[in-house]
Amino acid sequence: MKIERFAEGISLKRSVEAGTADQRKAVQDIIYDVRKSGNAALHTYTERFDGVSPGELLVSELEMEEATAALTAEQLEIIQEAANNIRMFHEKQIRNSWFTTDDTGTMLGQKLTPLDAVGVYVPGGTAAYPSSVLMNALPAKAAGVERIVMVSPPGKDGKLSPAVLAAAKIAGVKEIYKVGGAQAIAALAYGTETIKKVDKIVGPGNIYVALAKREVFGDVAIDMIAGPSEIAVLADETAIAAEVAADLLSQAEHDARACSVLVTTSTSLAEEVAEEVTKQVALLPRHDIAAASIRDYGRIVVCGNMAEAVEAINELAPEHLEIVTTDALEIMAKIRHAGAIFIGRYSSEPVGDYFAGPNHVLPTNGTARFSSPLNVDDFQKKSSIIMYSEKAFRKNAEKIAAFARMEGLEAHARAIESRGVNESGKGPE
Ligand code: HSO
Ligand code: ZN
Repeated sequence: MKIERFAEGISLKRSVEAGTADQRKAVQDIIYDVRKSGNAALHTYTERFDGVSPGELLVSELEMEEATAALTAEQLEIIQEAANNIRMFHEKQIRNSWFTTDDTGTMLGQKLTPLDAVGVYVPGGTAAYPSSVLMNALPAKAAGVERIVMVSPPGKDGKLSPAVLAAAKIAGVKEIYKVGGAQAIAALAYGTETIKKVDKIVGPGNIYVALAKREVFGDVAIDMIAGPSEIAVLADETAIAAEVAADLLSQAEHDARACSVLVTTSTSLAEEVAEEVTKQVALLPRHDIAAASIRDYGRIVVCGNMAEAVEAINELAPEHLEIVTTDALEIMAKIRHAGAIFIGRYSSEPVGDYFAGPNHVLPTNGTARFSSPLNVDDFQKKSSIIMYSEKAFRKNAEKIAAFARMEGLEAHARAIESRGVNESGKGPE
């Protein structure tokens, strides 16, 4: 890994996958086809892209049972315990509707309603993570969403990953379809004979899924367009190089475009971590991916002091930040931009990926400057409540009508005055 000195304007920002014109066109065609031909299009594209005929799209009870049976009792317990932690954490996020009244008898408020139906996309292949099933479905459950639909592309055997199905079962997801790619996004957004449309689509996917989510946005809501994983470690001389290197590699193994950065005040730590990364990466089963990620996006930045290091991190706005320093809590207070902050040696990033409870769906690509982790609010919407009393109405009618006339909107003014307020603004007593 290259070691560089801190410089003004350091940035992790890489171009978000915009997709090529050809890819966009392909996605638009798929969406058009699914809208026109429904299930038939889903079958055609599944055969073409996944190389299997999915048969029945809906995952059966029997398939769910087989999946659970394919996992050991210990594996199921681990998923269950993680689910419990994630559920408890997200239940803390639940907000209530609120109403206020004043002495005129007016009531104002905010009413919260869960979305009716949410679609969770789960990628196929080695990116079919049961942990992501929990992270996407459990906040929706906590928010009170009644219908949670999961879609995922079938493997060559025509089946979904048993661990993914087991996680879905533990999360209480019952409606699961064997369909992936842009065609699955189209089905969720517009509905087919079998798959009823949803209100919001969440979950990561490849470039076609990302483009399809962008394409259907507006007709349905989407969570975010997630980029490759990122980790920044902010460490001083008290950090242990082998541990820091292992944590950097934990994200590098996700994707050749994942980004791992060490920001440190210690030159000797920088050198040791660089050595450790080289040593450890060679021993990883996903060596090719991790090595490419470290080569292209790995960085070690040495800062003159902690204030500079904090500045570098805020500039990066990383998805994950580990703080491994003395006074880590004080430093945490100074961090303004990071998706999730892991404090101290024992908060290795995978603790959060799987088990602690906070969500692992986090803003990437510098979007932590303005976005938050996936959370219960993403699955609820708000309605404003206005119940004006007669007293408040009479007190304010004249001002409201005058405001309407400032905008040249006479019908607005007259709507107010129709309740017995004449043009001079004086209502009958
Ligand atoms: N670190 C990934 C999530 C994940 N890790 C799933 C393992 N499985 C993005 O936050
Ligand atoms: Zn991870």
